[in-house]
This record gives sequence, C-alpha cells and structure tokens, in this order.
Amino acid sequence: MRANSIRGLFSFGFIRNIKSMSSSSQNFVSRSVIKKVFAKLQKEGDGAVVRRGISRSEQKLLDPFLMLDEFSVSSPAGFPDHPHRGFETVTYVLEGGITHQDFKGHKGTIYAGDVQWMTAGRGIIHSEMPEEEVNKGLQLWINLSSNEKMIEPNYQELSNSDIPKAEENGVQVKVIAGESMGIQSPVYTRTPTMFLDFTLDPGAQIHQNVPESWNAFAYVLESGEGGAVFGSSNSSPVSAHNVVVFGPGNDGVSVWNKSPSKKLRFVLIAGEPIGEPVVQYGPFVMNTQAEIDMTIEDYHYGRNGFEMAKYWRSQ
Ligand code: FJE
Ligand code: FE
Repeated sequence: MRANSIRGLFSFGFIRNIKSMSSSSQNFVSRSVIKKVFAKLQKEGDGAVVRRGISRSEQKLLDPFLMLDEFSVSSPAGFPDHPHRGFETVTYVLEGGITHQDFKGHKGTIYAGDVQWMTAGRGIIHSEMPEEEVNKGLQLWINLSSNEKMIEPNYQELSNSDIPKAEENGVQVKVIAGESMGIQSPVYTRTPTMFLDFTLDPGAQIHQNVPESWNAFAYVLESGEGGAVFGSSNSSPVSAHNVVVFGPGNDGVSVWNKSPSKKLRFVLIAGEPIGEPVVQYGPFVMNTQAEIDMTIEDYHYGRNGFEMAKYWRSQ
C-alpha cells in the first residue's frame, strides 16, 4: 500500500499533513462517519448543566474515552468537592475560567485557551468552580490501563501560550495533544492520545492523519448551517453540539467547511484503545466490580491515596 511505511510512523505524520495540504489530498482516504450523537443537556455537580457527548453507550466504540462534557456553568453552580480514581480528566476552557483546588493543596485557575491535563491515578479529591460570569469548556475523561490506574496523581497545566498553534490554507489548529501540521504538543499522554482544536475558514478543508488502530471522534463546537462535513465531501452536514464517531482504519480524517460565510470549529480527538474491561461507578473507573468496591471503601475510610478524604474541604 502507498505510504504504508510512513503511515506506521506516527512521529513522521507531519509529512503526510504537509502533503495533504497540497495537491495530493485526492489520495488521502478518510475514515467514514459511523455514528452521530447529539450532546443533550443534563444536570451534573451542584446545579451545573452539561452537554454529555460521550457517555457509557459510546465507551466500547471509543475506548479509551469515557466521557466528554461541554460545560457552561455560572456561580453559584459548579463541581464542588468530589473524588476521581483510575483515569485522566482533561479540562479545556473555551470562555471564562475554572478554579480547581485539590486535597493536597494544589490550586489554580485556568482561563480561556488553557488546558489542565489531570492524571487522577490512585486518587484525587478536588473542586472545580466557575470564576467569571460565563464559563464554558470541554472536559474529556481518558481511561488508564490497569497497570497505571493506581499511579501517583499528576498535573500537566498548559496556558494558552504554551499550546502550539499553526495556520495554513484557511485552517488553524491548536495542538493540545499529539501532532498536526508539523507541530507537536508538549503534553505527555500515558494513554496515547491526540487532541486537536481546529478552526476552518469558509471553504477550507483538512486531511488529518490518525494512527490506523486508534479510535477517533470529532465534536462540533461552532458551525454555519450545512457547514460541517466529515468523512466524505458529499456526506450530510453535522450541526453544533454533535459527536461524530469515525469508523476504523485508513489514513485519517477529512473535514470540509462548506459554509459560505461562517467558520467551523471542532475538536478532533483520537486515542489508542486499551482493550480492558471498564467498570464505572460515577467518578471511579476500574476494571472489575471488586476494584470498585475496594475504591468505595478506600474513599470512605481514607486509604490508598484518599488519606486526606476525612479532613479536607475546599475553601
Ligand atoms: C462528575 C460529580 C462531579 N462534568 N465537566 C460527579 F462533580 C463531576 C464533575 C464533572 C465536571 C467538571 C467540569 Cl469542570 C466539567 C464536568 C462532570 O466534576 F463527573 C461526576 N461523575
Ligand atoms: Fe473532577
């Protein structure tokens, strides 16, 4: 197969990107759309409302991803003190700010364009509260493999200016994880993950490489009517607040902005499947029910990473 040797080397993916920006895009074979999910509004946390794009029903199809929420939250609503174990949360603020505080004294506010990549590992207890009048963003949950579920918690925090950006042929990309258009994110992804924020001018298109074995989806943030076309240039357009799940294989993902006047903004997220059983109890994600039962006990009695559970309250 053409360029198979290049396709296999993810680190050389940018070669394909540069090629695909030029005339060879007709050779690019895109994955097709196998499912669309409209992210319905639902209540979460304390008085907060989220659009849940990925939930339990997509977990098999989209391993290693567990959840995607598009949040919009205003004080006094928020996500007060709650635990996590067994996965990572990625919070990407689109507007306003979110202040987080955890049980080990880690505290900070992330604003529009900033990312917090939190590895909960064996245990985090934290609060995530809105800072400004309007606070919007995305929160993605990425599973950890069984041998990493109980690692020490870790944070990677990137301000907007730390996130690599590129612009070419009416396409802007912010590389939150992975690489695109020849630039690479500094984020370390324990579960190999790509997280790209694309804005396409009217009439622009992209052909983004995605490793063949990975699961991939897009989430449409903003689109002109009939603008967002995924997979093949004659497929039916997708409106904002939809998850677009891609089928397996091929070179990657093609996207067209067919709107004559409005920009198209979407995130493209892909990851290497873990292939292990998932047992989720709210904010705990383990491999077996016995591990969930143990986690509930650990949280209750303040053990195995939840030592501060009994004493800590956010301010
Ligand atoms: C949660 C309680 C919670 N979606 N989007 C239980 F508070 C949460 C939770 C969030 C969340 C936080 C932000 Cl900043 C953005 C979110 C859920 O914190 F997920 C469960 N299960
Ligand atoms: Fe949380």
